[in-house]
Amino acid sequence: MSWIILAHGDCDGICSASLATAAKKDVKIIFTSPANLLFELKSIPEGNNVIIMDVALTHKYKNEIVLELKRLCSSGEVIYLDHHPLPSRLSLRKIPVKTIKSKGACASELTYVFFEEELNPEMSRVAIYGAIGDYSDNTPRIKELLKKWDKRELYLEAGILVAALEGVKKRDFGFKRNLVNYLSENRLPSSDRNLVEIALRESEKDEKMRQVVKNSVKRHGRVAYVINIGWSLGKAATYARAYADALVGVAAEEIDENIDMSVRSVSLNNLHKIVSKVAEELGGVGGGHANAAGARIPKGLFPEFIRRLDEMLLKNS
Ligand SMILES: [Mn+2]
Repeated sequence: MSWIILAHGDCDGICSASLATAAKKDVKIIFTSPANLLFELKSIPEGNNVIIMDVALTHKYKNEIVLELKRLCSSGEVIYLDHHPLPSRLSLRKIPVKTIKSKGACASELTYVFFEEELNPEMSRVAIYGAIGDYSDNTPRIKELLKKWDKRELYLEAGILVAALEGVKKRDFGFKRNLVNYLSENRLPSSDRNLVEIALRESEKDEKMRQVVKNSVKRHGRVAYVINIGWSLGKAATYARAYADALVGVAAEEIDENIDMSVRSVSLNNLHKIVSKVAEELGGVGGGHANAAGARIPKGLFPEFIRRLDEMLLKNS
């Protein structure tokens, strides 16, 4: 029976999808995001097996998502491998979805562990690339897997992968699908000259764009922000925070009728909750991790988002 893979399009999501592809072979890969997950689930007909990897469940759609998972579970197998905090008051225990959790482990590590018996042990390095990509290479299992490799080689490979993925368009799903198939055969990122070329160009761009962020960053209270600068939102948010010496950095870009954002901090433990709350107040969605979150809100509400985010950070401090 074939499988439908729903995965996030970043390094961790791609490595997770590669591991699941290596395990299941006959797969169809769909890249998605927390904001689009419900829509994707609704479009899957009954009778399919589904694996969801590295896609957070949003607070806003949690009940509808659970209904969709129940529908798909009734006629096929559903596996959910993710490391984002679950929305409050949501338990997946009542529905027959297969899940695992392990503290600090990224989706690639969870996927490797879940499919371990079906995988060539050398695929462990794909799990390690994903872990490095998500800053999650410090877990007991990844450290143990790293002992079988010379870690310097793997950091080079992961670096190429991360830079190349930042360098292609977020929605270049054809490129990402090819990359998943390539990695599922355990082939090296450095052996693909095109990937290396994109990664090198991205490194050159990083060096320039850090200056652009430095010169255009604005600050409102505890929040530093940049908008529409044409660079990786995650990196732009990180450097906006660093250069403005703010508590939180935000990088935003307008896409159609919405604004997509990355939000970064280093010393908080609830950034995902704050971002999700503010985004929902403004008719959007948001979520993520304790110090790295994302959101999508309607166009035009960005100044209000920044204002409310600052207010909420003050309340929570
Ligand atoms: Mn992840």
